[in-house]
Amino acid sequence: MTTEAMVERRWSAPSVEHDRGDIFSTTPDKVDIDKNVLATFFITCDPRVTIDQAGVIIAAEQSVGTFTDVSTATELSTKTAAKMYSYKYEDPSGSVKHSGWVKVAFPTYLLDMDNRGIPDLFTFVTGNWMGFTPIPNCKWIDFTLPKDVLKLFKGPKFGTEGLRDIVGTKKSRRPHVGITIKPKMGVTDQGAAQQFYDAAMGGVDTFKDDETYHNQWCSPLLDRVAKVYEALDKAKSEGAHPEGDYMYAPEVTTDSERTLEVADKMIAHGARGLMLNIMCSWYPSLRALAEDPSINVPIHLHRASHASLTRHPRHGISFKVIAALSRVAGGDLIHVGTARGKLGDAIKFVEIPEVMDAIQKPLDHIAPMMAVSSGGLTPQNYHYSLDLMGLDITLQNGGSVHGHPWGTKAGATAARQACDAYMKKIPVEDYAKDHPELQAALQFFGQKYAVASAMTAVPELGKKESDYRSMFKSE
Ligand code: CAP
Ligand code: MG
Repeated sequence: MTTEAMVERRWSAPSVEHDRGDIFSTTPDKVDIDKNVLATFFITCDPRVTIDQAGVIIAAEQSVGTFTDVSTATELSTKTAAKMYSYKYEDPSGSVKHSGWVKVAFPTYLLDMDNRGIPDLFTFVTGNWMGFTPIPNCKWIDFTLPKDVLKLFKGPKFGTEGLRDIVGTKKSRRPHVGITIKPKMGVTDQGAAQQFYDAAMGGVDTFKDDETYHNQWCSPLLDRVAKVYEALDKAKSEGAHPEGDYMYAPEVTTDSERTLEVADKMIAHGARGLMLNIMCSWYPSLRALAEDPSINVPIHLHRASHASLTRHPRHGISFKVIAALSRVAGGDLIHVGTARGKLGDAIKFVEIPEVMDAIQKPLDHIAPMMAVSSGGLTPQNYHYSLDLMGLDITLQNGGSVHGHPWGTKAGATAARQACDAYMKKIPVEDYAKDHPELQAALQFFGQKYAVASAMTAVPELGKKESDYRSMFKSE
């Protein structure tokens, strides 16, 4: 006889026990999408637990439930219960029931996003359950915010169109060419200004610090901002970039309480952009910047360290979720990966189109973001990323421009020439025949990060996306 059976409860209260499917699950037709935040998870449970049971536990634990009924439960608590409303086994035959996708609806009156913003959403949606013993692997892969919640956010101040306004590509719709300081360390502020002057004279559109480069002894941040903009304005006065203005985004990532103060100082020193590492600063810092009237420049979001959270196909948080929330929180540009380059896994052929959709699809009053493709990009492999992502991207270069055999200016020219080749639908090898800088770049970098290989997670040509869909976990 169990102890519980031996001890009669001397109270009656509505049940909140986390395996009560009658309370914590429902059917899709009963979910009011205007009154719920909808979240999708990919879970792998202990084989003794089926995903529908796990889905009920997630909904319970993340709303009002716990492992036992409690005498303190109220009618209101059961009314605010989150509910699992759909599940699908990974194994199409359905014989394996402990891994697959579950969808949970979180009633908006359960949440407190108008006071706590995105941290509130994370606390509810990812919460404690991702450490739940019977669910060893779990990944938050998608979500939908109802209009009432979206209204709480302003989104990007600039986004794709604002960036095109600045750079002067509203008419041409060509991709932007961006440059990063290299190497990441040991470059003085004057050295950074010189790199960017050369790149500007070569035709580059946008500039940014490298993610580890902030206020080091050899390159004081505010001096660097002033010197770089002096160099860019000099290039402009010498006829470079006639189509539009320049944006250099110095690194503003710092402790959250100092972010706005540092940003204001950088703008006072001439900064016409800011770079924030969303993974290290997180959403409260981004929103503070994006929603502050004094911050009237685009915010470029880097994502260094994202792979620690996003890379495992069965556990963590998908980068699609991170990017989609960065859009509502007000980021103007965000790194999304490359079709061919030095980073990422073959799963990117499924993930990147999903991320692009999340940051550029119509979304009420929330402007689309500019995507940044970066990491081992060379003029030889641009077209793979442009084919996969479209033209509203910035091709962000480091090594391939500063590593050009003729130096930074020629590297920048080769980068622009490769873009022109793409816009004119001329194979880059053909276009290079009468564009010497491009020719030199193609000969120098050859097929580095441009061919199918294990080293670069580039898939065998001829494999269809559906092949990867079945290989990789996308619902
Ligand atoms: C690229 C880069 C970027 C990464 C970020 C680097 O340099 O500057 O930070 O691309 O990765 O430091 O590696 P190269 P992601 O052009 O020289 O490779 O865009 O995936 O977030
Ligand atoms: Mg970098």
